[in-house]
Amino acid sequence: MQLAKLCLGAALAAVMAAAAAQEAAKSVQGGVEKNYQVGDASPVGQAEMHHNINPKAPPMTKDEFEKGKNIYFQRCAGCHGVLRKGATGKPLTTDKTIANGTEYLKVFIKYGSAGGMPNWGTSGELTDAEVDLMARYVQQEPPTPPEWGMKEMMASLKVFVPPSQRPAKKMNDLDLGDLFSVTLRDAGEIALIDGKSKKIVKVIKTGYAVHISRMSQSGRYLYVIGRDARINLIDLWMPEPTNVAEIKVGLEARSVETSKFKGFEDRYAIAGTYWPPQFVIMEGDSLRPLRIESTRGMTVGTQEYHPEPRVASIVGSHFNPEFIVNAKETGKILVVNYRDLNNLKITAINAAQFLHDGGMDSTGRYFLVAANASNKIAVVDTKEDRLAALVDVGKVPHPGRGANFVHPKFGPVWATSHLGDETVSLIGTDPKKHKDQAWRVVQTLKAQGGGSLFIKTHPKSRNLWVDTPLNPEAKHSQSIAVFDIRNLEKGYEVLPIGEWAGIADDGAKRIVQPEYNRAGDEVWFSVWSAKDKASALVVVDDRTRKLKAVIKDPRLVTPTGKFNINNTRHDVY
Ligand code: DHE
Repeated sequence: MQLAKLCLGAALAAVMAAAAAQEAAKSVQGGVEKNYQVGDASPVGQAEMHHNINPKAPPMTKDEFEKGKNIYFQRCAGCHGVLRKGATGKPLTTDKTIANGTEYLKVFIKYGSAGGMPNWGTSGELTDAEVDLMARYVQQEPPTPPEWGMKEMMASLKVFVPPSQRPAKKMNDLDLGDLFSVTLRDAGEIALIDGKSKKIVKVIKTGYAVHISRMSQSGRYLYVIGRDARINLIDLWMPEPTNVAEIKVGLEARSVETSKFKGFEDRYAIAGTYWPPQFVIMEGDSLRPLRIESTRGMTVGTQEYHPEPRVASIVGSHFNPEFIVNAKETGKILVVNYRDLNNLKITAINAAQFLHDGGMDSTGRYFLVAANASNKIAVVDTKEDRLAALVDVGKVPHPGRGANFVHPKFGPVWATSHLGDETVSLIGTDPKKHKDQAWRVVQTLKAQGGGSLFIKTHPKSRNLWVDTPLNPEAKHSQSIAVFDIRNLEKGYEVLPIGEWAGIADDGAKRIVQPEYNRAGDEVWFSVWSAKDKASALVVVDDRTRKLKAVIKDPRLVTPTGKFNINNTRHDVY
């Protein structure tokens, strides 16, 4: 490799010397041609050039490359991935970006796109020179992303209102238990909506491509995490809900959670990152980072080393002072005991690869999590800290937090739908009174089609709702299937939620993530269209299954996840 670099360096030097001579000749004829060819002398005189292995990439100085790298990891990695392989944002690998070329990329970066790409130039976030720099940066081979440790986290920590200056009791008359935190994905905001009035109480700025909200056990603090790994701590007791602290815990993330065990309520928060592959335990009321642990390690089964096990879902145990941290690529479930952070006890449970999302069973003792690319559900006994079962289900299970109900024949079950097929798997969850049904699929239902992301019910409901937002057929992605729990054999009914939203434009109107209100008599659906199209929230009466309300507001940009404060706090689903 070293020899190759030397040859390349020598070749580059020769080309630059020839170009410099040519330049000199040209400048004698006056009117130096400003558009540099690859390998020309640095655009800023003697600055040192960045050496990129792909000669087709446009020239950059070392300083420019460093600046581009910082902007990329601060602003772009959350959506495009730290290695530019793509996530919610498109892949930015050089086979694509060099083919697009600088001018095309500049337009894209400056004006953004309906698909969720922010308009970095016209919004003033980036200057024209920075837009040009980023257009050339993404045509270079991606560097190994930087680690993100205590120094970087502390440098990003902002405590806007110190805990000592916060109210000792709730200072507003909001009905917090029935507030919804709604992800406005491509706006990088959340909307807090009152469950009764359906009015937007406040829109709060968060991280880019904001992802999920989670509640502290006391019901006071709302934690919101963006894909850019920025966490916002929102105090719901202030005169109005206020962003009291924020921190960036890495370059890319999806999950945040807080300590729920008796005596530790609100004490700690935890966040897991896709990059670097690690998790960090923080002070619950200030986000001050306390302990960082890497997830790098050996994969279940082959025991091969994996350099980048991304942290997927995290849940707080009710049975022990523990967090259940799911490492996607190694298939390891790490039970992290936070009783003594200086002598941290971690139980590493072998599960299955590509752990993703999951939720508690109705007792709150068992955590069921999708190992989605393994087509399995792992069941963790959070009381005994051991794997209770690995259950084979349909193709690419994607439960969100899943749905718990009492099956007329098989007793308590937890349900997941699937991205890869139209089935819904019902898993028995009562090893005491329904021993034969425990930890196996007791029934498989057929819903509308594949492309399901979320399934939901409520202890007071007879309905089981199954979305299909990623199904290629609009009639499935713009509607919802609903089963009657008391008569599953009857099959599902389809409700045209997208139509009920009454939006005239040609937006995608994907119906995503049913979420109940506290009373369990309403179900809220997101009608998710691109950033430049109208979106909405549709509220359905759970008993009659009839349209109850449509929430429309220009501020509701790309609404996706909705988190009812009471149900999220108490794991009601
Ligand atoms: Fe999510 C939960 C990861 C794309 C909406 N998503 C989760 C969780 C993970 C995850 C690990 C569980 C968090 C937890 O419980 O701690 N999501 C990812 C991805 O890696 C993926 C596939 C691609 C990406 O680039 O992010 C992805 N997710 C999406 C979307 O495109 C969705 C549909 C819209 C959006 O807002 O981005 C989306 N994810 C959600 C929602 C939840 C979620 C609404 C929480 C569900 C719940 O009820 O708790």
